[in-house]
Amino acid sequence: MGHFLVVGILVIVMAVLTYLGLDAAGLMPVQASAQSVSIDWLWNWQLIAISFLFSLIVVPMVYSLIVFRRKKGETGDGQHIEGNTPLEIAWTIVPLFIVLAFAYMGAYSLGQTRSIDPNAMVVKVKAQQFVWTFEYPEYGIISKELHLPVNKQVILKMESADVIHSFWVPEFRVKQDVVPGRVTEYRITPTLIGDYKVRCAELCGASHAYMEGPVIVNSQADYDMWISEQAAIAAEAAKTPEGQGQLLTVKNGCIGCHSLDGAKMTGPTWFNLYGSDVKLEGGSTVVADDAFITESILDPKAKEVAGFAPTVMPPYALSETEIANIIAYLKTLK
Ligand code: HEC
Ligand SMILES: [Cu+2]
Repeated sequence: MGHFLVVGILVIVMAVLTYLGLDAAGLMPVQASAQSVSIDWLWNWQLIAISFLFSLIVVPMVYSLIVFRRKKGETGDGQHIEGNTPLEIAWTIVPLFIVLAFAYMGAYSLGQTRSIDPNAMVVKVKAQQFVWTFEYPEYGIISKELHLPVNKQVILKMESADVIHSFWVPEFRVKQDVVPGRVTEYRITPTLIGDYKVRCAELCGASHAYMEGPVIVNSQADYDMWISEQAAIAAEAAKTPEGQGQLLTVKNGCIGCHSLDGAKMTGPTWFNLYGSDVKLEGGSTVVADDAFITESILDPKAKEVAGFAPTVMPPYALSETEIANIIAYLKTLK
C-alpha cells in the first residue's frame, strides 16, 4: 500500500509541474478574437488532461525501474499476475467519461466560435498562388491589407482562384480552408487592436511559405478613416485608364507574382517592362509592346520568358478595354 501512496502523490506532483511548465511555455500567441476564448478554454483543459496522463504513465514506470530493480543475487522469476477485473472496468469507464466530457466541451466550443451576429460585416477574400486579396464590396475597395474594426463580427466570404489554400491568423485561432469552386465562410470578432498576419496553412505550391498578408485590427474611428481614404483612392483611380488598370492588377492578383520595383518574384518585374526587349526561352527577343502584353495575358504559354516557368501564370479572360487599361498602367511603371 505504501508504494501506491507514494506513487499517487508523485503522480499528482508531476502532473501539476508538467501543467505549470506547459502553461508557462507560452505555446499560444495573444488572444485577439472573441472566438479564441472558448478555444483556449478547451485547449487548457486538454493541457490538464495531457499533463495528468503523461504523469500517470511516466511516474509509475520510472518508480518501478528504480524501486523494483533486481537486487544483487536475486535470480528467481517475478511474481505472475493474471487479470484484475476491477482495474479493467475502471480503465474502461474512466477514459470513456473523459472522452465524452471532451466531446461535449469540443461541441460547446465549436458552437461558441460559430455563433452568428446577424449584423456581421462582409469582406470578400480571394486566395490565389501566392497572394491574398480583400474586397470591401460596399465601398468598391480592393486591397492587399485586411483592415477590421475591433469588437465587430466580420464574415469573410472566401474563394480560391486555383488550388486549396487555408486562411489562418494564429491570434484569431480559427482556421478555414479556401476551396476552388465554392465559397467558404469564416466568422471572427477581433477584440484586440493590433497588427497581425494571415498565413496560408495549406501547402499550395512553391511559394506557399510566402503567402502572407497584413491583417490590421483598428479602432472603429481608424477603421472608418482607412475606409474613406481607400474609397477615395478607388474612386479617383476609376477616373483614369491607368488607375483602372492598377485596380485590375490588384483585383486579379497579378501583383502577387509581378513586382513593380524591379524585384524578381514568381514572374518578371513590371518595372520598365513596357517597350523593353524581353528575352525568350531559346534565345530570341521580343519587344514588350501592346501585342506581346495582350498575348501574355490571354495566353501566357504562347511565349516563354527566359528564366521563368511558363506554367505558373493562368490565362486571364480580360476584355479589350481591361487589357488596354492594364497596358496604360504598365506604361507608368518607370
Ligand atoms: C501565379 C503567378 C502569376 C500571376 C498571378 C500573373 N502572372 Fe504574369 N507572368 C508570370 C510568369 C511566371 C511569367 C513569365 C513566364 C511566361 O511567359 O508565362 C509571366 C509573364 C507575364 C507577362 C509577359 C512579360 C513580362 O515580362 O512580364 C505579362 C505582360 C504578364 N505576365 C502580365 C500579367 C497580368 C496582367 C496578370 C494579372 C491579370 C498576371 N500577369 C498574373 C506569373 C504570373
Ligand atoms: Cu496558399
